[in-house]
Parts: sequence; C-alpha cells; structure tokens
Amino acid sequence: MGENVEGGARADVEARAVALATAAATGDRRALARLLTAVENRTRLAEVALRRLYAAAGRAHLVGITGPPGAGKSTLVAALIAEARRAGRPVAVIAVDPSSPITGGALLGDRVRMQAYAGDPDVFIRSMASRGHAGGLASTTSAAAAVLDAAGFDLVFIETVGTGQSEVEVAAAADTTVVLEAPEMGDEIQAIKAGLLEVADLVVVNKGDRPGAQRTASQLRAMLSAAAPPDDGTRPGRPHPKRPDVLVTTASTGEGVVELLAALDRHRDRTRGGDGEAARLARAEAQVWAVLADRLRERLRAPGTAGAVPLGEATLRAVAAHALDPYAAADRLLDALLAGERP
Ligand SMILES: Nc1nc2c(ncn2[C@@H]2O[C@H](COP(=O)(O)OP(=O)(O)OP(=O)(O)O)[C@@H](O)[C@H]2O)c(=O)[nH]1
Ligand SMILES: [Mg+2]
Repeated sequence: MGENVEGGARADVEARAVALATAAATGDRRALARLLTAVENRTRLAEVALRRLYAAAGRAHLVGITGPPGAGKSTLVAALIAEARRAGRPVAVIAVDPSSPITGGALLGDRVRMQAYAGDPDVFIRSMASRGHAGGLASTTSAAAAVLDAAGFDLVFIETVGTGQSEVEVAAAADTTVVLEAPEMGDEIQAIKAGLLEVADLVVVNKGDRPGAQRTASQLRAMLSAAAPPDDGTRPGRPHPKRPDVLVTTASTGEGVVELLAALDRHRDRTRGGDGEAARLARAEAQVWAVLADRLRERLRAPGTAGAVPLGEATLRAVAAHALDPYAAADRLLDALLAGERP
C-alpha cells in the first residue's frame, strides 16, 4: 500500500511536470516563474520538467556578465535589453544574487530600471539567490537558462557579481562570458588574481564617461596580449587563451552598447561551429559531473530509500574510533561500488 501511495505521488509529479514544461515551452510567464522556482529549489518536479525541455533548448545565446560589485553590470544588462528589443529579439535575464553587499539595494534599482518592460511578453527577468547553493550554483543557473532557452528566448543574460570562484563558474557556464571592469576601481590586478579575466571571451571597461576609462582599456589590452610583460615577476607573461577584445561602454547612456551586442553576435557565430566544440564539451562534462555528484550523494545517503547504499555502521564506527581514516573508508566504499558489490 505504501508503494501505491508513493507510486501515485510519483505519477502526480510527472503529470504536473509535463503540464508545467508544456506551458513553459510556449513562454507562459506564470509557468516559467513556477518552473524556475522549482529549479531553484532543486525539486523532482523541476528535474522531470527539465528532462522534457532539454531537447528544445540549445538555440539561445547564453551570455554571462560578471565583474566586481558596482561595475555597472545591471545597468549594462538593461541597456543591452533595450538594444535587443529594438532589434525585435526576445530576451531573458537571470540575475544571480543581484544585491551585492557593497552596492546594497541594487535589486530595487534593477526593478526600477526594468519596469519599462513590465508589459513586454518578450522580456523576462528573474532573480536567483546564491546563498545556500554553494557548489551547485552553476548547475542551478544552467538549468534555469535551459528553461528560458527552451521557452524561445533568443538571448539569455546571466548577471553574477564576480567575487568568488563559484560566481565566476556561473558566468563561465555561458556560451559567451563578458567580464566587466570600471576605470576608477583599480580592480584590474585583483580581477586577474581572482581568475576573473581568465574566463573572459570579451572584456568591457564600463563607465566610459569617467576619466581613465581609455587608459584602463589600454592596460587591459596590453595584459591580455601575447606581448604582456611578466605579471608578477616570477612567471613569464602568457597570451590569454581566448584573446578577448576589450570594449569601452557607458551603460548609463547606452554608448558602445550597439557595438557590444554586435561583438556578442560575432562571438556566437564564431563559436557555433567547430571552434566552439571543445568549450561545449567542457560545459557538458561539467553538467554531467554535477548531476553525477548529486546522484552519488543522494544514493549513498538517503536512509531507507530503495537503492540507497548505507555507508556501513562498522565502517563509521571504525572511523569514529580512529581505527580507520575517512579517506580509506571512502576509497573502500567507492571500490566496492565500482566492483558492483554492496559494501
Ligand atoms: N558614470 C557612470 N555610472 C554608471 C555607469 N554604469 C553604471 N553606473 C552607475 O554605477 C552604479 C552601479 O551600477 P549597477 O548597474 O548597479 O552595478 P552592478 O555591477 O550591477 O552592481 P552589483 O550588482 O551590486 O554588483 C550605479 O549607481 C549606476 O548608475 C556608467 O556607464 N557611467
Ligand atoms: Mg547588479
């Protein structure tokens, strides 16, 4: 009987997921909002819906926008939306943890700017919190992007503040990654240390109206070129693997945004074919690994679930008594699993 109840609940989730996926694929905003909440909460409903939608995704251009707090990412995304809409392109935005501790209250500012699109069915903006998702943030964001992609949005912007490794990975999960800098912040060197520039397909110096913007752009071009001087005196300067162009924008006036959109399109066109194959495979690998790690944890941990593999009380006792170290315990478990045994 317990099994029947569980089976019924399962069938119900399947049915709701199918209905939600079908509605989301037509761009139904309420369905999209609900599905994205499910994606954020990593529910089973989301998984079933995503599996149905996956084949319909893969057409949108996913653009990651990252950079230090306050560089103007949201302002630039708003300007890019305006430009894309002028060209008649449907556009979606995923703003990951949009309110950074430094500029604070940015979410409100974003909302005010985005109000212009409240009645436009071809603009969809979604915020996602990054707290509590350590490690899984990139895969959650990829899943959310896949939903919007399947819903027919031509351009999907993913805004993340580039302060930590996981945030940088979110941006790097896109087809094209834009790293934003602002001239007066003196953040160039810090950004390189954080690995921020390494993920860039395109570098943008925003706040072009501020003094020093062109100089910052020249410095960045020099740093990114093959002729770059040794960066810290110990390592010879190496060319950037992606050789990103450096553009200057003034997001607040829209200056340089048409050129940026054109550069994004060029990058997409260049990487749609064979040139982008290696990057696509690397992203697919990261996605499968993320799911695999989740699945392993679930199966090994879920007590009493069919298919669950308990860590083994004897093993746990041995580790607790320091008779066995946790590394050996984990290796032993993994060896047993790979050999098809139940430890
Ligand atoms: N002068 C000037 N100010 C700008 C420009 N772009 C953005 N700003 C201002 O810079 C501040 C930060 O802009 P946001 O777009 O919120 O920056 P952000 O990078 O999204 O910030 P977080 O999401 O908090 O990391 C705001 O006061 C903007 O009005 C620009 O091109 N020129
Ligand atoms: Mg922002």
